[in-house]
This record gives sequence, C-alpha cells and structure tokens, in this order.
Amino acid sequence: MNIQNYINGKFTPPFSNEWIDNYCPADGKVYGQIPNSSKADVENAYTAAKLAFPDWSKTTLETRSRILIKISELLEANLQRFAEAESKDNGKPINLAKTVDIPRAASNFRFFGNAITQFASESHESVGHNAINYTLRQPIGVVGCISPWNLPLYLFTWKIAPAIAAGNCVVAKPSEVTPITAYLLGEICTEAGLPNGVLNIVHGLGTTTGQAIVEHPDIKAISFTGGTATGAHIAKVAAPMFKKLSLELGGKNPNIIFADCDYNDMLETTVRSSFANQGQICLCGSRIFVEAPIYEKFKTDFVEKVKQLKVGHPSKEDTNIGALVSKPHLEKVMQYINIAKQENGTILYGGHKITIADYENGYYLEPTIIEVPTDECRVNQEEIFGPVVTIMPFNTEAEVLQIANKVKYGLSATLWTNDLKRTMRMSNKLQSGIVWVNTWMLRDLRTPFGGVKDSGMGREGGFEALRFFTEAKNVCIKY
Ligand code: TXE
Repeated sequence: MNIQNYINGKFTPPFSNEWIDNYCPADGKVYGQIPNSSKADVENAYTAAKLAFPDWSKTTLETRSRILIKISELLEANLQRFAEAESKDNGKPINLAKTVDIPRAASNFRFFGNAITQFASESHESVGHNAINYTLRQPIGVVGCISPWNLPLYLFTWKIAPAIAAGNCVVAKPSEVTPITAYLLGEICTEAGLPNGVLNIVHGLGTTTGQAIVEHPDIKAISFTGGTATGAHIAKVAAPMFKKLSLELGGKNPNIIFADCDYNDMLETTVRSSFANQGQICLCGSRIFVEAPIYEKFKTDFVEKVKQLKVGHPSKEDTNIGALVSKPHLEKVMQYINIAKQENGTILYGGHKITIADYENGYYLEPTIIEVPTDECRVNQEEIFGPVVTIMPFNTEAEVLQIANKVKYGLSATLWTNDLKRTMRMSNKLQSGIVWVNTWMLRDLRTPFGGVKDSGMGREGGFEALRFFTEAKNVCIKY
C-alpha cells in the first residue's frame, strides 16, 4: 500500500520522490511505502493552510461543529476498515483497535465538534473606572500537530480535532512508523466537507518532515506527543521563535497497591494497565508497588493471570498481546530485559522473544514481569515502553510515596485503596498530571490531560485544548 501526502484536499507525492518502507510488525515484511517529505512539501502544506485560514476562521461554529461531527460519524461507519488498517500497521490486536483506538478517534471529533459550541471567554468589569474588559479567543493561524506510533489515529485526532474546531488550519505529521490511518483520514475529511487546506497531512521522518514543521517560522504553535528527548529537542528549536508548545512526553507511572483494595478488580485492571497495547501506552503502570502483607499473594496471582494472556497475530480475535511496533523497538525493549538481569532483577515471567508459526519475522515478545531488589535501577527509572513491568513490595505510605515520586517522569499514577483519607493525602502529593484511584485509563474528554517534570508541559483535553489553540486578547472599553 503506497500512500501520499494530503495537501489542499488532494493526495500528492513528495517533491523529492523519496520514499520510506513501511513494515508490518506482525510478519516483519515491507508492505508499502510512504513519502519522506522535505521542507518543500511542508512549505506546500503551509501555503495551503495559510490560504484556507481566512475563510475557515470565519466559518460559523455551527458549520465547524457539523463538519467535525460528520467526520466522527464517517469514522464510525468505517470502523472495520480503520481497525484492520491500524492493527496491521501497528501490530496491536484487532479487538483493541476496534474497541479503543478507532472509537476514541471518532469521539475526539464528536467531542470537539460539540465543545466548540460551548466554548466561551471571560468578561471583567473594572468597577469604579467605568470600563469593561472582554477577552477574545482568536485562532492562532497555522499550527503543527506531530504524533507518535503507539495510538496512531487516536492521538493524531486528539490534536487535530481541537485545532480545527478552534478555527486554525493544520499541518500534521503522523509517525512514520504508523502512517496508514492518518492517510485514510484524508479521504474522510474530504467526504465530510472539510474545506481544502484546513487539514494537511505530510508524511515522513521526524528529522526531515517533523523538523521542517517545527522550524517553519510561520507555524506558530506545535502540539507534540512522543519521546522526552524529542520533546526537549523540539522545545529548543521552537523557543527562540516563541511558538506556543504543548508537549506530551514519556512516563514511568507507578501502580500503587494497598492491602485494603478490592483485590479482584485491582488484579484484573493491573493486567490491563501493564500490558494493554503491548505496554506501549504512555499511561501504562509500568512500576508496580505492592503493600507487604499481600505481596506474595499478588505475585502468584499476577503471574498466573499474565500466563493466560495470548500472544498472537494481531488480526486474530482472541489475541491479547500482538506484535511490538518495530524491530528497533523490540530490540530496545529486549535490551532492558538484559539490563534487568545485570541489575539482579528476577524475571518472574516472560523475558523471551516469541516465534509464531508462519510469522517467524514478526516482533513478538512475552509479557514480562521483573521483580526488582530496589527502585534505584535502570529498569525502574527509564521508560521501556513495552510489555515489561517491575514489581516490588513496600511497607509504609511514606515510603511508597517517596519511591513513586523518585523518577524524572510525572505523567500518571494509579492508586488502589479504599481508605479515603489516604486517597486524599496521596493524590495531593503524587507528582503526576493524572491520578487514577481504583481504576485505570477511564476517560472523560473534558478533563485536563498531560504531565509534570520530564513528562512534558501544557495540558490537552476539553477547554484546555481549545485555550491552547487560541490566543487570548483582552479588549478594554471605557464608557
Ligand atoms: O518517538 P519520537 P519514537 C517514547 C518511547 C519510545 C521513544 C521513542 O519511550 O521508545 O519515545 O519513540 C516525530 N522534529 N514514546 O522514536 O521519535 C516522529 O517522526 C519534529 C512515548 O517513535 O519522539 C514522530 O512523528 N518531529 C510516547 C513523533 O515525533 C520529530 C509515544 C514521535 O517520535 C522529530 C511514543 C524532530 N526532530 C514514544 N524527531 C508517549 N508518551 O505517548 C521525531 N519526530
């Protein structure tokens, strides 16, 4: 399957005629090519966006809303096709793509289609001065959206939907590792009546295409999700141009389990929060801390449950764990398993590459549980981003709080307890942008989403996203 850029509503090849192979993680074979777009392609996309901006920014909220909701409906109508494409491109189980990725991408458009009709700004009366202030929330112009490979369409649309809802025009780049559903989205946008140039999708490597978007002097805001090192680099390039930046980066999230929790619910959810999407979700709880009295029981039960997970071809309905996204990524994750051994970690389960008949070159890995002797080891401090979790016991609330916070990341944390006061104390003190109590990845699109420390800056979601994609202008009128 050869794909093209989507610029000004048309599918176009890259000027340079340079192409990148696209691999299918399930069998390791090349199954298509994608453009490696250059500065010239990004400039072309920018020009289309710039020309579309005056009309789009004046389009009524009702019309914008109707188009966004139409995109959402078309995604739902094409659920099967998109889910198959996502599963093939990324290696994730088809069931996950069908129940999570594509429905959530559709709900991103529906949500922001509705949210823009409710978005309002403030007014401040300057009492005693006979003056009134009101704040205009104006779209920025042309904005850049850059997304990663783990939740390809879901995270791509999480940026694009609020950007266009707020009246901006977009130059967007999906990950070069998983470009297919972003490509298919172009067709749907045209069918939904999105005017040409409002959304432009350019494909290519981060260092060429992505870099050209970030460096473009007239793309005034960048919304990025991806690795922390890339985020730091983008900040360095964008800061001297005073671009608005939203950076959603890595995580090393603690999953803290107290003995008083609802045990079965916790166990079930912990299997999911550890291994969903092959552990390749920035919100996965990759560091599991268990209160000492239930530690041995948890260890036994968790290993037992994880043993039952079926690693298999992503297209099979009964597969729980599919293929990792790429060969280099599989190698990186396996390297961490070796590091764990050198650091005196005990592999309680997994740790090996799996060969699946007929798909011998696919990127399959056993779900892996490592018992660590201390939290101060690389597997407990660095983001692995694969089906690998560490576990260790703790004795007191103060102790677990300290180790939970002792990493450079701060995206999310999960807490399992029925003690209300402890919940309040811990939620206040955990250094993360999101705290889940007795649940994981429960999503309400109105809530702020993002991290602290090296997990990034800015918040996505709800009105936060609409605020990011607009500039506030205060107008002060004396009467
Ligand atoms: O991410 P990159 P990669 C973490 C995870 C993973 C690591 C690297 O630990 O192993 O990051 O993954 C584009 N200018 N996460 O290499 O490189 C790139 O093309 C502009 C966490 O895939 O950060 C892609 O579209 N853009 C994570 C996007 O940035 C650039 C999700 C992300 O790629 C660029 C994914 C540049 N110079 C990985 N270089 C999460 N937190 O959700 C790259 N890109």
